[in-house]
Formats: sequence, structure tokens, C-alpha cells
Amino acid sequence: MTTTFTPSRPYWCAGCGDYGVLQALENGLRQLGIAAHEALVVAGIGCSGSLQNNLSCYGYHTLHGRVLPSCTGAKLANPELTVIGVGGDGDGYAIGGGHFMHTLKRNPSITYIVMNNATYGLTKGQPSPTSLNGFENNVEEDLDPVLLGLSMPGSTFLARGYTGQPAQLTRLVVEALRHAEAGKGFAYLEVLSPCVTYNDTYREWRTAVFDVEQDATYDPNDRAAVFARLLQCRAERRLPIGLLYRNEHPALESVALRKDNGPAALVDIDSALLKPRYEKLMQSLMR
Ligand SMILES: Cc1ncc(C[n+]2csc(CCOP(=O)(O)OP(=O)(O)O)c2C)c(N)n1
Ligand code: SF4
Ligand SMILES: [Mg+2]
Repeated sequence: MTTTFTPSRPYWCAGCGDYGVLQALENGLRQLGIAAHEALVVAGIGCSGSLQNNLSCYGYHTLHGRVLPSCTGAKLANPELTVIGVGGDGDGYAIGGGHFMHTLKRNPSITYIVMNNATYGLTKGQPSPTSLNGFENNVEEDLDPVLLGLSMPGSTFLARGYTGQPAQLTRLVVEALRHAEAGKGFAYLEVLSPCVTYNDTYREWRTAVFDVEQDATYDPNDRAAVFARLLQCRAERRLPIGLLYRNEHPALESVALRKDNGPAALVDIDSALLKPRYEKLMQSLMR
């Protein structure tokens, strides 16, 4: 494997769920034989965002809430790259919530892993969009991002894992990476990843999770049935995990890239066609 970056050791609190996510992602990349120089991990701001420092592939620590536009840009510039976004529930559903919705709608072939601990861990435990009513005086109802994803017509892959079930989590990471690698679009994987310091939910989540893969009647291809089932789970305060929804829809890069120009990162900027345009652009920037 080509090493492009020397990873640092994680600095999360002992017991933080994010260790399990790092392990599952490392396992998934290894199982699919994706080399370090073939992958880019874009991370948000938060404890979860530091995950990118612990991998040896290309990494980019973007602005708070901007994981998805950064990933989409990278994928459109170089569709051959395996692009993976990682971040927290605050990063992805609060400041980055608008990008989440539009990325589901656009369906670029990237993988997005959200470490949901239902709090802002890095800034010491404020409520996030997924915090329960009552947590730290939160007066709002908690967001279910999978239900949001189900309401978006372009959604193609919605899954949820739990760090307390590591074997299944690795399988879900592999499934998500496969979906994006096959050019089928946006693979969204939320991981219930407890923050042991500011919102220790291990005890509640261990009993609240409902593994849809253990239910032979659950059909992830039937949107209306999935909706009904997830609403029922919500009413019962259960947390469905597993591959929750799968659909087919054209991937963004298959419809948005111009055939005549080619993706930006793969274009030969010395070509007779592009060199004059490139030089003109550089001159305009130096004025
Ligand atoms: C523009 C901007 N606003 C606010 C902050 C402060 N801030 C840093 S991390 C964070 C929230 C992190 O929560 P989450 O995304 O859930 O990550 P976690 O630490 O829980 O993994 C906030 C509000 C910031 N860095 N930048
Ligand atoms: S504060 Fe919470 S989310 Fe951050 S490293 Fe510690 S346990 Fe993990
Ligand atoms: Mg969080």
C-alpha cells in the first residue's frame, strides 16, 4: 500500500464510540482493497472530525458543516477517487443541514459517515439536532435524519449502525463503500457513536436499537413500508439499525459532467485547447 500520510494516534476519550467507527472504516477500506492513494477522507469540525488524522489516505479537514460540498467538489473533479465524508451530528445536521438535504437530492457517488452522539462533543456537551427533548434544557424534538433522507426523491442508500455492534458496522461500511464505488450514488451511513463524557447513551441505545436485518419481513426497497416502519419505531422510541433503504437514481457525476471537457483533475492542462485558457485565467488572477 502506498502511504501518503503518516497517521497520528486518536486522542478521543477512553470509551468514545468514534474508535469503533475508525476501526470499521479501516476494516472496510482494507476488505475492498482500496489503497491509501485512491481515497480521500473529508472531515468536519468536532471530535468526530479528527478521525481523518488517523488514516493514511488523503485527508482534508474542511470548514464546520462543509463536508458534503467539499466531497461533491472532489468527486466531480476526480470521479476515480474514493471520496468519504466523516463528521458529527452537529456538523452534518445543524450548520451543515442544508448541504445534507441537497446532497441526498443530488446523489453524488460518495460515502458519508455521521458519528451521531446527540451532542456537540468538542464544545463540551450542548444539544444538537438529534438530542432528545430535555437533554441540557433542550426544548426541541429530536431530528430523525433517516426519515429526512426517505423524503428526498434522490436518496439511494440510507443505513444506520451502532458502535456497540461492530461486526454489523463493518458490514454496513463495506456496503456503503460498494454502493458509491459502483457509481450508484450517495451512500449515507449514520453511526450511533456515544459520547461517554457529555452524553453517555450506551445503556439506552443497547436496548433501544432494533436490527431490521433480523426481521425477514423488512424490505429496504419498499419506500412506503420503510416510512411506516420507521415512524412506528419512533413512536416506540426504538432506533432502527441496518440497511434501512435502497433505491436507484442516476448519480450526479453521471449526469452533470460535460463529456467534451472531462473532469478537472484528469484534464491535461498542457493540451493545446486548454493551455491558452489556463494562462489567461492565471493572468487574470495575478492582476
Ligand atoms: C463556524 C463555526 N461555528 C461554530 C464552531 C464551534 N464548534 C466546533 S465543533 C462544534 C460542534 C461539534 O459537534 P458535532 O459535529 O456533533 O461533533 P462531535 O464533537 O460531537 O463529534 C461547534 C459548534 C466552529 N468551529 N465553527
Ligand atoms: S468528548 Fe465525547 S465525542 Fe469527544 S472524544 Fe470525548 S467521548 Fe468522544
Ligand atoms: Mg456530536
